[in-house]
Amino acid sequence: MAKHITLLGAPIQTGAWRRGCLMGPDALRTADLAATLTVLGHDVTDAGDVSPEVLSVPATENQTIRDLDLCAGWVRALQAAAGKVTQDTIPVFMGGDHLMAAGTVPAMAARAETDGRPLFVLWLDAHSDIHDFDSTDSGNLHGTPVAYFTGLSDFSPQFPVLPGRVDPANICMIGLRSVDPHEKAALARTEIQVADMRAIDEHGIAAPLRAFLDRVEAANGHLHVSFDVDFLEPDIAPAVGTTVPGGASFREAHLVMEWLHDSGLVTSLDIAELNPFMDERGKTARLMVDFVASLFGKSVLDRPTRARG
Ligand code: Z70
Ligand code: MN
Ligand code: MN
Ligand code: MN
Repeated sequence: MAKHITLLGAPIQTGAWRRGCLMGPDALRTADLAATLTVLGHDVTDAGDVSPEVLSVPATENQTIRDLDLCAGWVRALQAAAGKVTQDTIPVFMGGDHLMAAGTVPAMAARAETDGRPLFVLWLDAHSDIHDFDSTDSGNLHGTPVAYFTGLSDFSPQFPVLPGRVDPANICMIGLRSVDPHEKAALARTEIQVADMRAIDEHGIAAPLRAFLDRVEAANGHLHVSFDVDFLEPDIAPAVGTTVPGGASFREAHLVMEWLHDSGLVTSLDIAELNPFMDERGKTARLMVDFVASLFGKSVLDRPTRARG
């Protein structure tokens, strides 16, 4: 079924330690993301890149935090830009480091609320990104968006008041394999569903995904997918700041994308942490385009879908 897809660039890199994510949107464009989705029959618009607001926010107690003003300016600008996306459009937010989700996800939660529906978030990542201003040891704010958009920690007054909040019970994280002690404790206190790599090895990647998609469908929810490139095994996706071995395979990730397509539930997508400076002849950017194509209907054989109208 043809969709209206809007590509929106979020070239933020100040949330990460290593520079280069600002080239993410252009690498995805160079790898022909728009044309690939058009060939699949969709109506695709590239709305260009968002620019950060110029802000000066109060310092946090934790002095290790990197580039707080610029990070806050990005969060505000991305919330404003994503907040303009209409209900009939599936936005593909092209990052940018994962702090982008502090902008995109609250806006998608607000959009779902306007539609009278809850927002669910599928978080595909090696990391849980559930630090806050106090707990982060690295000072890299790409490790914090989940604590922000759930309201689990207070990010005021540096980050905006949330336009929409995500219930932790509506989040499923798949692929975790690098979780700091504070994050482990925070996850244990929430209803976030977590399938770490051990769970995937024990039960396969399809089991937690099926259970989650069934819940989204039963609740008539919107579904936002936040895909951090480091979800993947670094051998197939080297274009990330920090490689974490033992990630999702080519086949596991394709299956996730195909199931997401067949569910008909996905209403928005982040592509996060693509660092083209670390890539090998564009292979990670091209792989990500292939995954997005699978999410939007590329398949080997036709199968009946569970898509709703
Ligand atoms: C660690 C921190 C992180 C990447 C997220 C890692 C955070 N928990 N790193 N994504 N690539 O620094 O807070
Ligand atoms: Mn992440
Ligand atoms: Mn990560
Ligand atoms: Mn810590």
